[in-house]
Amino acid sequence: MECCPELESIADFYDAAECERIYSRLLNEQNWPDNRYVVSGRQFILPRLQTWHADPGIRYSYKNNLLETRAWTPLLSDIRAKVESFLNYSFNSVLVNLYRNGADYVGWHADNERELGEKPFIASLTFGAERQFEFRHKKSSASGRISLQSGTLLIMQPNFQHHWLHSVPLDTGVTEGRINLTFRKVVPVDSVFSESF
Ligand SMILES: [Mn+2]
Repeated sequence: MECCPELESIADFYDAAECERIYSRLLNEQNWPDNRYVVSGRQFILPRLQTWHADPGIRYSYKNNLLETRAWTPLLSDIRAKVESFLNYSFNSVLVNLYRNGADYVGWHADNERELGEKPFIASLTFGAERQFEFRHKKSSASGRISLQSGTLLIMQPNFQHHWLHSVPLDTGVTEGRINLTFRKVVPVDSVFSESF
């Protein structure tokens, strides 16, 4: 399988020592919420833990308002600054995912919530255990996979969400945790909603 042109992965964006320090701080300082959510009166269990952080005034429904919006921590701010300076792009939010081991996963989806605008540019950083990132084209049979190692920055170009689905599948051989930060730019909700209704 080969990479698609709308993805770019940059290894060693953080070196091994930095990755270890960042992973352990995130693991211990994120105050991870419970992963059991109630939607329309029914409970479901998310197969990973998540937190959501955004600039003041940024709201994001993220599939039925599952997540409270938190402020940026000093560590997340530092990481954002490094990513922004490298990409020469500004993000106003980050979704933090903890895959506690290979039993945690995310199924096929695109990061295409309305609040992200038509063609979202997303930067994704991996710390901790190596996991597979799989993608498959929405219309053709094309598919592929990238192995994401600790310290890798994965850039999803704006068209990626439009053309492809992605997932991080179960991987029962993985016993360690992986923390993934996906930086996003959320369009203010009011302007989005006034467009669509
Ligand atoms: Mn995603």
